[in-house]
Amino acid sequence: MVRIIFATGNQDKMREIREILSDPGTEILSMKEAGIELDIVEDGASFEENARIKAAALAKSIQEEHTVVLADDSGLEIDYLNKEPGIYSARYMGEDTSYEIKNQNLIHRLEGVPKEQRTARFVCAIAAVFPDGTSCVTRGTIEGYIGWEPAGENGFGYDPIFYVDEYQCSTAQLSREKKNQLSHRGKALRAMREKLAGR
Ligand code: ITT
Repeated sequence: MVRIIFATGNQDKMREIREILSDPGTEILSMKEAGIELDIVEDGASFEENARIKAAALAKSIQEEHTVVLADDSGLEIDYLNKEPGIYSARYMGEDTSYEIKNQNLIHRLEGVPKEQRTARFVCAIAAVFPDGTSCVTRGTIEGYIGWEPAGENGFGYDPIFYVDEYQCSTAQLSREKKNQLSHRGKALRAMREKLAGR
């Protein structure tokens, strides 16, 4: 049995992580479920660095022999806005500002911008720290564009404004299964699962 503790306080991420990684041979716990409370300062310059910072901070407080620590750092890059909000996606306009407001603001900043310049991507870096102290990172992306209005009730965060060409809808309009199949998080987690299996 592999035991994984995820260094995240984001319940929506945690739900997707369970959907993507769930396997009878793997026990997946959030920090909270493991009884650990940590306030981690994410001061890295990239998704990978921030994922490593979160995983390392949690690994420090765990002494269990068979536990792998994982962390997810992710966000939305909008090309027309010089890749904003990027690594500041959670903090964009303040952590306590609703995503309704954040999403409306981003749409407003793209007013009059044609479709070919509205390109964007979600990025996810997953970092692992193994019981022997070694570590690694995987990365996944999904390409899309910012729509003209929010749509859909599934997903979380910026999903209602992020549209995928292939399906002509936002990632908040995709089923959970479809989003996980296509998403940055799905890709990065499946790459990490390969690394775990190879150990
Ligand atoms: P932890 O650091 O505790 O994991 P967080 O929410 O602060 O939680 P991040 O610093 O990685 O996480 O910020 C990621 C933000 O990017 C997240 O809050 C969303 O706003 C956005 N985001 C990431 N993945 C997303 C997805 O699949 N759909 C929509 N928005 C997403």
